[in-house]
Amino acid sequence: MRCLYGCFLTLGAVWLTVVPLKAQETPIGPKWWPSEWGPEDQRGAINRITPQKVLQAAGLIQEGKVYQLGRVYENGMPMFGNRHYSLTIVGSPSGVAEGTNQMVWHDEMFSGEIGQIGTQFDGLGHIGTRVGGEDVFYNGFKRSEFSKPYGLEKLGVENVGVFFTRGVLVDVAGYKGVERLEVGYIVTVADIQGALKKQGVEITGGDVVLFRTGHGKLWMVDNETYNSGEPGIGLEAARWLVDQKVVMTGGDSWAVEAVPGDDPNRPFEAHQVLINRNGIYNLENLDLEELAADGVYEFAFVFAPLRLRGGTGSPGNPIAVR
Ligand code: UVW
Repeated sequence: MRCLYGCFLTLGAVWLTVVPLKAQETPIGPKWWPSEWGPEDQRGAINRITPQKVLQAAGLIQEGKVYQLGRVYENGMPMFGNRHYSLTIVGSPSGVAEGTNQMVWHDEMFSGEIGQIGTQFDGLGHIGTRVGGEDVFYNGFKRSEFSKPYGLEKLGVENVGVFFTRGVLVDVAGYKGVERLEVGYIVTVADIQGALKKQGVEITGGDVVLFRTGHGKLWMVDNETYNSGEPGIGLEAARWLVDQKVVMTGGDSWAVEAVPGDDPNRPFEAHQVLINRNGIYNLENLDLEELAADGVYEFAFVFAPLRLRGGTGSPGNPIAVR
């Protein structure tokens, strides 16, 4: 018995030596709150979009060409897990005016995970981490205190505001000279730096950074492969992007991070690093083909998430303008 007790003590001492106490505070490392923008902040990295940043972005508009980065929302589009999308026209026509002008109109009925299907913006209420018995989100907000049946009472997408900032496209597929990167390919910091050098641009604080992997070519062409996994950033790149003080990551795949990622036993950990720990947003299922074809690597990026009170995310049609 004494030996058993002694052995536990020895094992404990070894564990504490190898993994410092702070790193064990949560399943994803040291605790991440309070946020650098204060203990009540609910907006995270969008705080980096200052009036100066908006003017810098506006200065990038030289030709007046607008690129739509959003996908068409439609039946049969790829979706994660059992999420669903349904749009139906209510009767047809949905109504007829009683006047002699006889106007007719159509309305639609929609159901679906409105913030998490198609081109989707991940807000700060989307991703948390179970720490002991509590689910902890950005800035230490606890799910038990803010999640309510009719919407989140903290970190709802209505708090975010508008992205009008400098956008950078990192065309990793172009840099590697491939049509598309394989499912599971992990984009490294060296890849990002290599692509940026080739493109002649740099990432600066407050930017939105969009990754083109070529995976988007599968959208509505081979949805099975599209959904089977994806190339994307891994933890090394996610942490590097945190250090660059970006506002949002995005890409032509459904999670932007590689699936499977660095460790199949720790799925979607880049989501936790970016959104949960650092308040950096993520924008998924983008169409980046036209931007890449035109060699547009730096542009004004504009996106206004829907102000869905208590929502976790938003659909939409982000744009790049140059
Ligand atoms: C999850 O919600 C797990 O992933 P995503 O943000 O890619 O939809």
